[in-house]
Amino acid sequence: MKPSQVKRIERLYRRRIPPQKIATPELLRLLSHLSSEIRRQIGILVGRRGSIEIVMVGDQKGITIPDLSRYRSGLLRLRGLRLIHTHLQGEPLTEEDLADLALLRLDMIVAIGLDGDGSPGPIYSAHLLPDNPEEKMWEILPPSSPMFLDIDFLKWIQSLEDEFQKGQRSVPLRGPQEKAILISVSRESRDSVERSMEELRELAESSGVFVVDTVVQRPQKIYPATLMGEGKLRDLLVKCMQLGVDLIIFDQNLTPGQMASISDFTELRVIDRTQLILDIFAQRAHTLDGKIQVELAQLKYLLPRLAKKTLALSRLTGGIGGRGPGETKLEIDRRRVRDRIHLLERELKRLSMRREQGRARRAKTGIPTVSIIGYTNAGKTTLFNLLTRSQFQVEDRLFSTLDTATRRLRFPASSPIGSRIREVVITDTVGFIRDLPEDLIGAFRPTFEELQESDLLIHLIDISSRFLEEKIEAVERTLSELKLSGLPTVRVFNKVDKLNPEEAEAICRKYGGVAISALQPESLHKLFAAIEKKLWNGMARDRLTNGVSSDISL
Ligand SMILES: Nc1nc2c(ncn2[C@@H]2O[C@H](COP(=O)(O)OP(=O)(O)OP(=O)(O)O)[C@@H](O)[C@H]2O)c(=O)[nH]1
Ligand SMILES: [Mg+2]
Repeated sequence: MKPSQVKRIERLYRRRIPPQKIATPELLRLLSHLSSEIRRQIGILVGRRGSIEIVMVGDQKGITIPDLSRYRSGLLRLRGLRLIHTHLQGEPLTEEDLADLALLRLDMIVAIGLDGDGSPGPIYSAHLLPDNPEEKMWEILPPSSPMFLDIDFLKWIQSLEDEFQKGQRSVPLRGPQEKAILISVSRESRDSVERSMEELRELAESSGVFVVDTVVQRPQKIYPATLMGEGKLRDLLVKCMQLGVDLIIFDQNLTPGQMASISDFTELRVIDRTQLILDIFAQRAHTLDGKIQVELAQLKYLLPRLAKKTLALSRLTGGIGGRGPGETKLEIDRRRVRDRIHLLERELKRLSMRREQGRARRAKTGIPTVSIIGYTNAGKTTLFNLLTRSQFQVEDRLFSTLDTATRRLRFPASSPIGSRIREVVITDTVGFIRDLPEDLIGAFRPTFEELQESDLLIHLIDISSRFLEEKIEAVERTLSELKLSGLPTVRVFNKVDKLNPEEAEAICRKYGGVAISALQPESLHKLFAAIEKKLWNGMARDRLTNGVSSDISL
């Protein structure tokens, strides 16, 4: 470019467009001539008041738009900037143009097609559309539509914004809920994706999120940086704007890099399954132990992400994903996070020592411990309450229990030698879930380790669950990861009241176990019988072997 051309381009900054106009014919001519002289695209970004904010010179095919974050006008609003640029071959709007329109949330995009002698030919334009029944994302206006230069731009853009807001408000919320769109990008089978999404929805609802929409993608290839390609991200962003959602929740666990890229690209808040679970835990932890464990898990999750400190992270600090005991601390730097982790670990150790003493005391009394474990929402707390006449919170949501509770239970024994009252200590535990986040397992390890001292595990299973087998497997896998699979265990199928007796019986036979309903006390006799058999038959043998001679084989 010659210096004189550069000067003429720079002089564009001094121009103003009357606020009611999209552009003036004179400006369109000027852009066209300059552009055809230098054989490159020229673009201007125009503010609502008609000022030219940024002038860009591209190449023959396109223009790179600089970072516009300082022009942000609220996450779900239009940016307040329109792009007017030239197309050297007179070509219509391209896919990239439309991607820019959406990803940058431009007020409007205009392309001036040059004709042979460098004067403005057809004018192409498009704008985003508010929520609409046809689910269209944008409107492409007819080329050179006569309304183009005549409409009152200010009035028009105001009414477009109003329409957007109307659409965003059309999803009613109960109280201070957050709205979110759930996304899965995966190459797994349709069936397993669906199952996983159903659980993600339950998790989201459990954490108090209102799920506005779900998006499932099973692409040919997974993009390593952002999981989905630019086109799909663009569609997603438009959907978010139309529905007034600034939070997206991925069913897949994202790497720190992916999370940062997606969030930078879309300017949306992005969280993944692990974070969602951590958030639920943060909301529910009540005891000191629980709070420390959750904060520890959050900090461990955060640590590798601190290196990628971008917008993504500062956006993490409010609302979902940034809630809980660690909330105020999420912005401290890595060193301080590490210090805090050490401190919390020490604190946990101290608490666990104290519990150890309690356990030792109990062990001395010789009362056996029975722990109820199982997938979240299986009915563990309901059963615990029934057995121990307690009143712990029971809810139809995932992870309602986070703190273990322990109570003595007088056991209605009916031994062959005559009726004797026996006692056991019963423990209610935090539920398991498929792919339990590693940081969470790590943080809750002391709690789980206590289970090692159980004399018996009751593996409680919701017999009415559609995904029974997967849930059994998930629990048993976690047990083995926690080195708990060696313990005596009984499978107990709960919620049998929801099935007909034949079905229930078939399941019990197939998987081996007894069926009960924690809502029907009279159904528990089978459970008692199973506990008796496992506990006292076994214990009697132990005592004999230990007490008499270790080499007696029975
Ligand atoms: N129909 C039926 N519902 C049950 C039964 N047992 C529990 N529920 C219901 O299942 C839901 C979950 O019960 P909880 O006892 O909170 O389950 P949990 O296993 O402790 O769940 P987390 O603590 O979240 O892991 C509640 O809505 C209970 O009312 C049962 O035997 N039959
Ligand atoms: Mg519970």
